[in-house]
Amino acid sequence: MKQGWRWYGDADAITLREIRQAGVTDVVAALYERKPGEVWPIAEIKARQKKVKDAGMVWSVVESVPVHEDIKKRTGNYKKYIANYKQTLRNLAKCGIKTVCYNFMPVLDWTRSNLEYALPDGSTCLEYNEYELAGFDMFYLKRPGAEKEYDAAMRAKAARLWKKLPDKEKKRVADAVLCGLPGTVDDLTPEEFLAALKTYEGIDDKKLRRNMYDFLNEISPVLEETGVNMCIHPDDPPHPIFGLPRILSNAKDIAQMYKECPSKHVGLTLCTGSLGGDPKNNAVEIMKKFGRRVYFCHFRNLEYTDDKVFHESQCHLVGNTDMPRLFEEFLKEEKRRGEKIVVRPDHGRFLEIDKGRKCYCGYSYGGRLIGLAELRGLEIGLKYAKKGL
Ligand code: DNO
Repeated sequence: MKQGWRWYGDADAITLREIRQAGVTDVVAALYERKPGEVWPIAEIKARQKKVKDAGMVWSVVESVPVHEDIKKRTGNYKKYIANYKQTLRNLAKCGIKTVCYNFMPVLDWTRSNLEYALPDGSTCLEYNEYELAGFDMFYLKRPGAEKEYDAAMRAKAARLWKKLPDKEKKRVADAVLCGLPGTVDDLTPEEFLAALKTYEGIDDKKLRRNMYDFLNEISPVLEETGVNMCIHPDDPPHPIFGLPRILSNAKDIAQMYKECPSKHVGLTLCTGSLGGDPKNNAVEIMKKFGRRVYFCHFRNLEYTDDKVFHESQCHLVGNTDMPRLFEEFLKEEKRRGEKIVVRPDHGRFLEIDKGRKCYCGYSYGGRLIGLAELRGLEIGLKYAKKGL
């Protein structure tokens, strides 16, 4: 693997020097100042690239070039935004950056209910509790029609839980959903969120899929011309939320995207944590089956405390993804391709070592440092044990 690390630019509490000292060769970054739909100017790409280069690494993966909501809905200025997206891809390619991660989740990017779930050792990590989400949806946001989307058991449990949840905790869930996480483009008020959801009325699963495939097929000639690989990030969590469709959640969705979008440059970010949010997903099988078009990986693990509640693992190698088996498949694919793939240790616990620093949620130094070291150890161990890899 090529050791990757997500860097949020100058606003990031973690410095490039620290990243380099973690053993990283490949930085994963974006032009965060640019809003969805804007063209990324070559001069700005080059300036960021130079910073990374001066620190002894290479900016090789973009995460993300965000897809404007108009493109997802095919409304408003979507044609202009697609043209701009193509231009950004051309500009990135001119600078030699050819791996682009993005997602096609409507309104929200990834979603969690608790950004500071306490583990027994006093460290914290991110948690997703579907009951809290449903409680927030039905009783705080009061989204019209929300009850219809939950089954009786979920409704009852969410109602019980919400009733006894202290106001402070209710706010914690609301903040986590509306403004908690890096990657999310704008912080939203409940009213703004409801209004954004409303703009998706009439866009069902089928329509959103069509819009995504059309977008990808429209940019495919640019991918062919420049060699840029587009790597979609799986939905996180991998199922519809707040009445919004989610269309890249499992093996079936990946198969359909590959079929509808024949360019080999339309590929996947293999994110084990996102896929792991559905216990039925099997990341090893997904790598085996779809690995030829995997161009970037996020590796981490989850632990479940209930079938609808999970948090991030203590160890990147242990949890509901069989990381050693997955890594074996990953190494086979690298060997087949004759090329290394960038992996970033995705998220990490917040440890004592980072106390006092304003790290982005999930993107602490210590937690990811351990994650990367674990992955490195796994790679060396597997290569040692299986000489062929
Ligand atoms: C979360 C991230 C996501 C990801 C985007 C890609 O930690 O993996 O925010 O960057 O979904 O567009």
